[in-house]
Amino acid sequence: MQTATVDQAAGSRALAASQIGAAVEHELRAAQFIDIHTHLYMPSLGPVGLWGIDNLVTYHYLEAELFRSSTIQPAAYWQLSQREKADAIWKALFVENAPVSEATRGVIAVLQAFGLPTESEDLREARAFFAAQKLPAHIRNVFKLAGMSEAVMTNDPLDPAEAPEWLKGAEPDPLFHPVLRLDRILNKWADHWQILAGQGYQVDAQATGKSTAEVRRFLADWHARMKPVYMAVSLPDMFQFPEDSLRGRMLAEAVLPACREFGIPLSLMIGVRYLVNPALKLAGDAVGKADLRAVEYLAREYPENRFLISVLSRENQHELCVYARKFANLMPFGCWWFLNNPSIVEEMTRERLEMLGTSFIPQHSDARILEQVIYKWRNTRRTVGPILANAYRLLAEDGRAVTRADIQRDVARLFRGNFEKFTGMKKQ
Ligand code: HDL
Ligand code: ZN
Repeated sequence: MQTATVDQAAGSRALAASQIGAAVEHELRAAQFIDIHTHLYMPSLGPVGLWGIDNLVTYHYLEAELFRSSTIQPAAYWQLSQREKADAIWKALFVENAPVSEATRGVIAVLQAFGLPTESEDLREARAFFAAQKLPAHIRNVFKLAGMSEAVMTNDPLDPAEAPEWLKGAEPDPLFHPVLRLDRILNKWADHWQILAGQGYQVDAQATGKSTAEVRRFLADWHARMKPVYMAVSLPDMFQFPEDSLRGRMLAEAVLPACREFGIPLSLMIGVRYLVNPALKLAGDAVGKADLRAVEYLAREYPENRFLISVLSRENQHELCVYARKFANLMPFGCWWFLNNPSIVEEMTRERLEMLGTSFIPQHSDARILEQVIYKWRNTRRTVGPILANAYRLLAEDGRAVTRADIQRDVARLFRGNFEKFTGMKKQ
């Protein structure tokens, strides 16, 4: 028999309840995921991309944990070199204490993946290993270890380090998809409108007159340059829409029409309380429960727009599932930031499966450092596998045979197809 025929026969055979767990594990491991939100960068954008052990160990999640397990104060920490910071974190969180938090254990998983020692007193051997890596080959190896085919980036047209690389004409990269990030326009207009004015866009501090039309022209110019798969913004827990505010007008008059014109979704990541502890810098943000009636209004009043939605508060998750049942132009995605812990990923994924079937996007890595995708996707497969298997076992118990082909199709939809169709990367 042809291999394909054997596969088809095997794929279409009903699985015994005892086979379902292993089948789900296999299909999750075999599938190549799209990582739909990261802070990774294609190498053609120059040195903005972070990778290697010192960046891994000084991840802002670990900096927050350092100050709870060391006497060092933030002001003194920020004076250190990056190596000294990494040494301080390694000593406090990995040597003097067991690295049992999600973020610390993740570094251990990365070291293990490269066959590096995980119990050293220092980072000498790891530093030598990463220093010997050549980035393009290292990226391909890391993506292979993570079981992902592509990473979706976060690209900021007003970032002084990144924007010049785009203006020079950064070469597109099939492993990376651009995203047009809007935080500096929508949340920090006062600090950035003069940059647009300096580039010839007729905007002013209060965004009066032609300002929103000119922002729309700015978005069109960067859409042509970046070819983003979606536009994105992070929003505070107090976000309201509609709102008679500069952000409200920018969204209604520039961003939403631009997304419709270009046929791409808008990603709203809602629920951040920015810099509750400014001394911690990037690690200083916290979480707040949002009023999701803003999402309800957007989905209902802008039916031609599509919205990728991730909310930061655990308390908002169930109502987001309910809204997703009401509006097919909402796509819940990921277990974002403080939610990306197995105890909460399990709860969120179960309620999403129970209420949305396979019509949502379970996870993104939010990786800031390249090698983090190795542990973030290992943890997702480890947590989501048993949940999917349980759903199939219940289905079999209630009278519908489950096949390997079912599982393969559903895993592909959850971790690739929903995103490809929602963004138009793949036609419906
Ligand atoms: O705004 C965002 O995209 C967030 O993901 C922030 O980057 C946050 O600091 C983060 O890294 N979360 O994982
Ligand atoms: Zn992010």
